[in-house]
Amino acid sequence: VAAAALLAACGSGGQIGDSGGSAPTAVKKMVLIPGVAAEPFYISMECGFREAAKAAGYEVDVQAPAKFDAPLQIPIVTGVLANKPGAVLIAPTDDKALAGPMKQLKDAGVKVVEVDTKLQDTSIAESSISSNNAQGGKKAAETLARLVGDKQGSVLVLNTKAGTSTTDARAKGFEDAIKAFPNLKYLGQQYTDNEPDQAASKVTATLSSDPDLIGVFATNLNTGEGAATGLRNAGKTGAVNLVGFDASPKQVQDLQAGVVQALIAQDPATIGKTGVEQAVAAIEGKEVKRNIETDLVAITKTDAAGSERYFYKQAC
Ligand code: T6T
Repeated sequence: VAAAALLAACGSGGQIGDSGGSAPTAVKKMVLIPGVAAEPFYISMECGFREAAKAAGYEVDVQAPAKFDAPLQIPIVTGVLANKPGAVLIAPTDDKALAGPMKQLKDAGVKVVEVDTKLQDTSIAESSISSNNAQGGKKAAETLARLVGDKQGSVLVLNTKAGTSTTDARAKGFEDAIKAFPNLKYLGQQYTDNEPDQAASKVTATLSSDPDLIGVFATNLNTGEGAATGLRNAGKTGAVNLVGFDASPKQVQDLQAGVVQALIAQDPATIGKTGVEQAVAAIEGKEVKRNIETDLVAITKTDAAGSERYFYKQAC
């Protein structure tokens, strides 16, 4: 309690002195708030975060909501504020709803770094680290078009939740790029609330309403895993080309099994590591880079061997 009170009283930087009168001990703290708990993308990000924070001499805490849901994430942000760490790395689950709580952190002197998703308001975070998601959507469209070749048919985008900066950018990148392929009729996007079951049932419903469905772009891990289930349930694996985003162990397994034809994989561990580097620079008053992009790669079954470094982890 005494340490927490001292920490709360000591202003920015997260450094506190020892109250015992002996030599002062520096406590440097950093918190990661992922978009959702126990999910391979954020687990891999956490691994990069932990390794880099340890190397920089920071104590870490990771607090994630049970679902990718702003009302569940907001109390975590306000709770973290009470302990006043030097920095908070956060993947905001909504590009507007998290602005108020994140501004409270900034106003209290906590350095805020966005990892993966970001707010529309660019005045709060010191730095934002993410994949180029619009380019990822474009890569998905071009990969899907290449897989389909000259065949004619309809294509569907399965998105997560409106207001998620990353997946919205992926859907937009896909929509813009698919126009270059007149043999493919774009059916538009459907939201799934980031629930695999909804993604599965939307795929089977679309197969009934549009039997010429030839391709699906699933904008993230849960929609991709759910879409694969939908195609399995309908007996359409392989007949419909499924391009997913992310590379969870299950998605990679589905790629090897021919249920998924391509994955656009990110580099979440590097997002976590780079987030720490920027946070430390901000705390130390050094130069901070406002926007940083990390790698994206399209992986198909034939080039999966050699791309292992992009496969996400279940544990560090
Ligand atoms: O695709 C990632 C992440 O980039 C996105 O912002 C939310 O979904 C994931 O975490 C995967 O589930």
